[in-house]
Amino acid sequence: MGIQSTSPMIVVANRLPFVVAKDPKTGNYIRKQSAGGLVTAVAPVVVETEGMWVGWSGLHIEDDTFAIPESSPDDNSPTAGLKSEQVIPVNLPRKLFDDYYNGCCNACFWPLFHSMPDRAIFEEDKWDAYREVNEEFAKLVIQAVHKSYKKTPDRIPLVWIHDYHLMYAANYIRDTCNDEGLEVKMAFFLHIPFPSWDIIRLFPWADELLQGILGCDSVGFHLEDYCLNFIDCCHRKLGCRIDRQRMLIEHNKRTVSVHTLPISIPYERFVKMAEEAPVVMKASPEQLLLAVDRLDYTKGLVHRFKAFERLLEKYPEHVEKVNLFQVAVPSRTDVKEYQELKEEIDKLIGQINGRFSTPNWSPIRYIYGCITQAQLAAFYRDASVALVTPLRDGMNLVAKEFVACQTREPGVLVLSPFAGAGVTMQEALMVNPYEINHFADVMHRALTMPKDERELRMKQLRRREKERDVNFWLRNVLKSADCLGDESGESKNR
Ligand code: ADQ
Repeated sequence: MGIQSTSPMIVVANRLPFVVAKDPKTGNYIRKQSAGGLVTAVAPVVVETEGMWVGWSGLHIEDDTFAIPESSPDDNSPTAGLKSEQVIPVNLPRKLFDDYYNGCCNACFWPLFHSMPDRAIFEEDKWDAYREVNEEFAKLVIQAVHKSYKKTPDRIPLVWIHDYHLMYAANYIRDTCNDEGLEVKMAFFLHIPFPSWDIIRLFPWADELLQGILGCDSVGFHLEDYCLNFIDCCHRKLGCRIDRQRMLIEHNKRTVSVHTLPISIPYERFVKMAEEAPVVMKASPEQLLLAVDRLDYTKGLVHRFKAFERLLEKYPEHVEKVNLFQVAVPSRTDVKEYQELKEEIDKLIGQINGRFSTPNWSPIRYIYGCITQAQLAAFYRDASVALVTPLRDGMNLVAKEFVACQTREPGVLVLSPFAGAGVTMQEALMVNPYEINHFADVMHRALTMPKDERELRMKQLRRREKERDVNFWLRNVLKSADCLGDESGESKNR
C-alpha cells in the first residue's frame, strides 16, 4: 500500500514532472522523463488521489491546439499513470518568462536565499514579472480546484506549492477560492535555504514576499534553522505574533504552522541501481574522489579544485594515484554569471592538469553534461571518496545518493556543514570549503582512512538514510498539512 493522502493533491511547481518535446520523427509532442527523486515520490500520490500537477512544460507555445500528450504504452516511469487531463501546463510569453525566471528567480532569489546578496540583482520590473507569473499559475490552480471538486466533490483538495519560483501565488488562490466558496488546504515547501532576517530585509519587497508565503496554512523547510529564520522574519518585518516553540505564526487572523521537513531520496531505488549497474570506469590502482553537481556558484567547485591542487602540493604521494572526477550538469546556461563560472572552471582545470599531469596520468577528469542514472549509480558505488562541499545548499541529495549506492567497498563522504545534509549526516568528514588548507588535509584523511572506520561511518549513514527516505519525508509533509490518510487503505475526509 502506497502513501495515502486524504486530499486530492494539486502540485504546483515551476516545472511539470516531465518535459514535453517534439518527436523529431513524427512531429508529435511526446513526454520525456525526468528522473528526479521528488517526481518519483510525489507523482504516485497525485495519480492515486486523482490529483493534478500545474507547471511550465518547458516550451513556449504559440499554437492554441497544443495539448499535453498521453503517456506512451511502454512508459514505466512514475508519471506514466498521470493522464493528460491531470497535467496542467502553464504557457507564458518568452519575455515574461525570462523576466520571471532568469531576472527574478535566478538573478535575485537564488543568490539572496543562499546568503550571497552581492550577487543578487533587485529590479522592480523583474519583481513585477514574478508577481504576474505567479498569478498566471494561481489562475490555473483555481481551474484545477474546480476540476477536482467536479471529480471528487466530498474531498477538500490540497494545493501544494513548491519552491522559490512560486512564493507569491498563495494569496491569489486563497482569496479567489474564498470568493467562489471553494474550500482548499494549502501548503508550501521551500527547496533552498531560508536565510536570516538580515538578508531577507535587503529585498525591497520583502513584506509582500513574506505575506505571499503566509497565504498557505502550512509551510515547510528542510531545517529547523530555516524555519526559525522564517518565523523571525515574519515577526520582525511584519510584526506577526509568533510562537517559536510550537512554530506558529499569526497573520491576518489566521494561524500558519511551520515545519521542519528534511527531504530525502528514494533510497531503495538507488541501492537497486547500484547493485545492478555495470562498472563504468575501467579498473586502475587509482583512488577516485567524486563530485557531482549542477554547475552553480553555490556548489563550491572552484574552492574544491583549489583544495585538490593543495592536496597534490602538500601530499605528493597522491600524484599518479588519485583522480578527482567532477561531473557537472549544465545549468542556467543562458545566464552570464553561469557562463563565466564555466569559463573559470575550464581554466582552473586546465591549469591544474597542466601543472601536475604525467605522461600516463591527469589529476582531474571532468564531464560537463548529463549522465544516465545507471552511470551515476556506478560512479557513486565505485568512488573512494565523495566530495559534497557546497558553499551553501538547502539540503543536497548527492550526499544521500552516494551513501545509498555504497553497496561494495565502503567509501568516505566529505561534507560541507553549509549543506542542509550536514546537519544530520554527522558521520561524514566535515569540512569548511573556504578553508583550503584544511580541506586538503581532510581529503588526505579520507583517502587514507582505515577500512574499519570507513565501514563504521558508512553503516551509520546508510542506516539513517534508509529509515528516512523520500517516502518518510512525504508522509511527514502530508501529516503537517493534515492530510495523511490511514495506510491500511481507508481514506477519510470531512
Ligand atoms: P539542486 O540544487 O539541484 O536541488 P541537489 O539536491 O544536489 O541539488 O540535487 C541534484 C540532483 O541532480 C541529484 O538528484 C542528482 O542525482 C542529479 N544529478 C546531478 N548530476 C547529474 C548528472 N550529471 N546527470 C544526471 N543527474 C544528475 C535543490 C536544492 C537542494 C535540495 C534539492 C531538493 O538546491 O539543496 O536538496 O533541491 O530539495
